[in-house]
Formats: sequence, C-alpha cells, structure tokens
Amino acid sequence: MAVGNQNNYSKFEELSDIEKQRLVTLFKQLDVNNDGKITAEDLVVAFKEMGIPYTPDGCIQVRVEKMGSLNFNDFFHFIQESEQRLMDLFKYMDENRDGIIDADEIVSAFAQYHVRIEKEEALVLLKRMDKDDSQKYIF
Ligand SMILES: [Ca+2]
Ligand SMILES: [Ca+2]
Repeated sequence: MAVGNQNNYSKFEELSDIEKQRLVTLFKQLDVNNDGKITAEDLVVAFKEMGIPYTPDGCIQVRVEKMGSLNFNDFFHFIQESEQRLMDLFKYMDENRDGIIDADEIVSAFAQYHVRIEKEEALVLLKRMDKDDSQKYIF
C-alpha cells in the first residue's frame, strides 16, 4: 500500500548506498522473525535485544499499533518523518545554539517536561547517539 508519492520526502532509490544499507539493517533488526513486516511482537523482542526501553508517543510502536504492521515501505516513511521530528527536537534542545547537544542540555530539556533525570542518565542517552565518544551529540 502506497502512502502517496505527493510528499516531499526523498525516495529510497535516491539515497546513498550507506543510507540504504543503514535502513535495511535497521529494518532487519526490528523484523525479528524475518517475515518482512514489523509487528508489535517483533518490537518487544527487538527493543529488548537492543536495550531500548519502550518509548512514548510518536515512536514506531505507536505507528505499528495503528497500522497493525509495517512493511519496508511504511518503515521507510516512518523513519523519514521521525528523523525530521528528531532534528526539530535537537534544534529545540540546543539551548546555546552551537549545533551540539550535551548532557546538561538533555537534563534541562527533560526538566521542561517536568521529568527529572540525572546527568548520568543523560550521558547514557547521549552515548547511544554519539558516534565518536565525545559525550556530545553533534547534529
Ligand atoms: Ca516480523
Ligand atoms: Ca548546545
């Protein structure tokens, strides 16, 4: 089922090979039983294996629950939407506008939602996104 081609997202074929590979790998990681669809059951297992806690609204399980399952095409659209949202979130979190998210900025962003997290927890979150172990996220 096509979600419609009239959106302004790039097409899968237009991505770089690395980007394609990244998405295919992620899809396979999430499609635990390898039947070409991501279901709620897949996600429970996949998140456990990846050490990701079940996450709030707007995340993949919300989409899965709504649609029943995601095939690769659905998944691809979902990723594009969420990356756009994430970029907006990073821009919002980056208080001093230096293009870098540090642990203090994560703590303070959570605090705005009245969620108190310790700096150590922020560092754990950062570590997942951080590619060069700088304890910062450069976006
Ligand atoms: Ca599956
Ligand atoms: Ca910053």
